[in-house]
Formats: sequence, structure tokens, C-alpha cells
Amino acid sequence: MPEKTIESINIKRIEILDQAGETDEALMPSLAEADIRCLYELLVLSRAFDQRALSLQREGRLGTYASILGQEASQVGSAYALEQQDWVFPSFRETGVHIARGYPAELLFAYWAGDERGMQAPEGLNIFPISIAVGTHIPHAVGAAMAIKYRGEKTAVAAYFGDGATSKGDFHEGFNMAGVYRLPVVFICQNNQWAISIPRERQSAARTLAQKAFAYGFEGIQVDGNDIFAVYKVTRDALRKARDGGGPTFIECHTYRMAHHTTADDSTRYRHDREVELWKPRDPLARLQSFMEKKGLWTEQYRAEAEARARTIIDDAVKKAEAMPRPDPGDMFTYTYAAPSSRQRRQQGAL
Ligand SMILES: Cc1ncc(C[n+]2csc(CCOP(=O)(O)OP(=O)(O)O)c2C)c(N)n1
Repeated sequence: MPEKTIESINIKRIEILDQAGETDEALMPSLAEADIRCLYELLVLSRAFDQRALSLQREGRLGTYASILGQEASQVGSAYALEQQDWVFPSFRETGVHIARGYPAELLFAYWAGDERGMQAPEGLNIFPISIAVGTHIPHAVGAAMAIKYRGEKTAVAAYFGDGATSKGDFHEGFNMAGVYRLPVVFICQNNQWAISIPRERQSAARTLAQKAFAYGFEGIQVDGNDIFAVYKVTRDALRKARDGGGPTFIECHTYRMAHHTTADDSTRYRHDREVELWKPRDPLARLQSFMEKKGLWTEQYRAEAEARARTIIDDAVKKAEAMPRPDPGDMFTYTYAAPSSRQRRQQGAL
């Protein structure tokens, strides 16, 4: 009997904007100048939030916080491609997604200060509470996509997670179901090279994470996650495909976590400074800035104004978050189960 190749795999990687701010015109998505400015300002705002959250945590005003420094293009670029009706299932490191969707910054600060009411999305913002448990929201996102398909709606779901989540059972179960039923879901992995202290090469022996989709019968694609135009284009195309009945896509955003895992971690104990140094020139914000400068869309004055606007928004959000009346401890019970268990009732009585 002859030996035949019955399947083969091709994984694409998309890059559009290089470090010098030059673009590949053939791949460049059509974006008006106003969109480009908006993307830049969302990056600035996300970074301002991040910096402030880190300082507030150090002052004891937030509990703990997972920085997004270096990952802003993966987050803002992908979120910018969403339509208002689309649903987002975030993990704990998606502040840039929340900000790009217009989630009130005061609610994010309140959440990281330990107030669960911060995860109650305002009406019309289709964004689920963040999942601290790694990957457990992937099947939830797939379930939502199943409901959308069942109802015949023209809506897509975006599920965000890290490289570590791709080793979880939830990931494989979710991917399997999404593939079998061709569900309208886009899986967005920010491969930031580390799952706390586990490096990417110890996470999986696969050459790319994108190729994991292949086994489930749908497309996996890798994108330069520090290139906002590439992330935007790949996500926009995948979301359109999902809404048009073309089924799921898995996007691996190849990026880097510049900060510690969270404010409770010390990354110097497991990774070399020279690795972090290597990624500094790939900064997503600096790259967009170089592009805009060449196009005459960026000046020092514009930067100063954008940063001042971001500072005002963040100052205001901190004030609002800290002025919120303290939550009622009874809420712990009210929002956990539809009907409290006998143990919960006992605990409730002890409050
Ligand atoms: C189910 C579960 N197991 C373990 C943890 C502890 N934990 C928190 S973050 C993390 C690593 C996550 O890495 P990755 O998915 O790559 O996301 P990143 O933090 O890099 O954004 C782990 C193991 C958890 N939160 N949930």
C-alpha cells in the first residue's frame, strides 16, 4: 500500500507595521485618520490606566493588579474590530479591551480594589465579568456562541486568554465544540511568552499555538501582537467570518509581558533582563507613533494633549471609584447562587 499524506498544515503569520513605522500597503486595513488617532489615544489611555493601577496598588489602594504593559496593541487592536452587539469574555489581563470598548475606568479600579460591583457591565456593553480562573471562561464563550447560532443572530463572540490557558482542558473542550458546531467565536490568545514562571517553550511542544486550532477543524493564525494594524485586520476578518456563518478562528497574538505577572510576583527570579530588553524596541505605542509621525498625524504637542486627556479621565475615575459607597457584605451571598445553600445560610446568619 502506498504511503500518502492525507493532511498538511500551514500556519500564517501576519505583520503589517514594522518597528520603523513603515507599513505593508498590500495588507494595510482601510482606516480613516480619525480611526488611527482613536487607536493611538486608546493605547495612551490604556497605558495611563495601567501605570496608575500599579501606583495605587503600591499605595495599598488596590488589592492586586495584572499589568498589560507591552500587550496594549493586542488588546486595543482586537477590541476596536468588535461591533457593539458582539460579546466579550475576558480573562484577568484585558484592561485595554475594556477601555477600548468604553468600559468605565472607575468600575475597573473598583474591581481591582476588591469590589465585585466593578464587574457589573453597564447596559449595552456586552462584556462578561473577567475570569480569574485560567481558561474557565472559554466554554462559557462557546456556549454563548452556541446560543447566538441557535437564535440566528448576526453576532460574534470574542474569548481572550493567555498562552497558559491553551494547556487547560477548558480550552480543548471549548475548541472542540466550537469546531464541531462551526460556532461564531473568535479565540484571541495573547501569547505573552510567560504563564507566571512557565516559559512558552515549557507550555507546549507545538511550534506555534495557532496550530492547535487545526486539530479542531478550523483556522489558526499568528499575528505580530505588537502591531496594532495587523491585530485589528486579523480580528476584524475573523469576526466578520464568524458573523457570516463561517465558524470559529483562533488568533495567536505574539507579544510580550513587559511587567511582572501581577503586583504579587517578582519576575526577576525566573527570567533574564536581557529578554525584557529585547522586547523594548518592539513597543506597540512607539511603533504606532513612528507611523503617525511619518504621516504627519503626530506631534509632541498632540502627544502632550492626548496624555493630558488620559490623565484627566484616570484622575476622575479614581475619584469616582474611591467615592463609591462600600459594598454590602451580604452581596457575597446574594449573587453567588440563585438559592443559597444551607452552609451559606449559616454563614449569612453569622454576618
Ligand atoms: C484554574 C487556575 N489554575 C491556576 C491559576 C493560577 N494562575 C493565575 S495566572 C496563571 C498563569 C496564566 O498564564 P497565561 O494563561 O499565559 O496568562 P497571562 O497571565 O500570561 O496573561 C496561573 C497558573 C488560576 N488562576 N486558575
